Amino acid sequence: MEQAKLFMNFQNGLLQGQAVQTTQRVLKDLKGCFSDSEAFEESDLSQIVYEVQIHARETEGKEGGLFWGVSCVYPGKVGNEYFMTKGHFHLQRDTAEYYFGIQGEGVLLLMDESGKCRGEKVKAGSLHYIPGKIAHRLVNSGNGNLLVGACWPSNAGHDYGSIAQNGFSKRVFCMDNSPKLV
Ligand code: S6P
Ligand code: ZN
Repeated sequence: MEQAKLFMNFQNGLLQGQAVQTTQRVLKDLKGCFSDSEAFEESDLSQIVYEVQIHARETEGKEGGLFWGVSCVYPGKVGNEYFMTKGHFHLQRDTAEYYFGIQGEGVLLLMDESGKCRGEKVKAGSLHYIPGKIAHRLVNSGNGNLLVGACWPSNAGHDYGSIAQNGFSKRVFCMDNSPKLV
């Protein structure tokens, strides 16, 4: 019998094994995402906002395969707005995705193509089904790291352009020390 070749530590979200790739997004990569552009320009644009580990066993675009990933959004704010991911629709619009909370506290913003947006609270053990045609963005509304696992079809792809153009119609701000969806 062979040993397992891929491991996920469900305490700290670390993926280990072949074909695990890690990408980082720094604040500069999120230009235009935050509402307070003055606070943005005054921030350290080289700081890491989030990291994504992906078990990329398939080539992006391949039909019938899956990707598995873990995103870690660090705690922080630009003005009163919490750190978040860029967010995207899938390029193949009608492909779905699962997210699950591993650690920390956050909000999953979900927006349809008409711009109707809602937020689901994310915490350790929460499971989120994101149907096709729904844009998704993670917001870290806690004081520690927000770790979220995900599984999605390898032909889904990412459409960041629509979000760069129109954004999400709701944002999560820190008001009186707690997260508010505005
Ligand atoms: C991929 C999945 C996640 C995100 C990650 C980073 O479909 O939704 O792995 O890629 O959370 O977010 P973004 O918006 O920068 O790709
Ligand atoms: Zn996705």
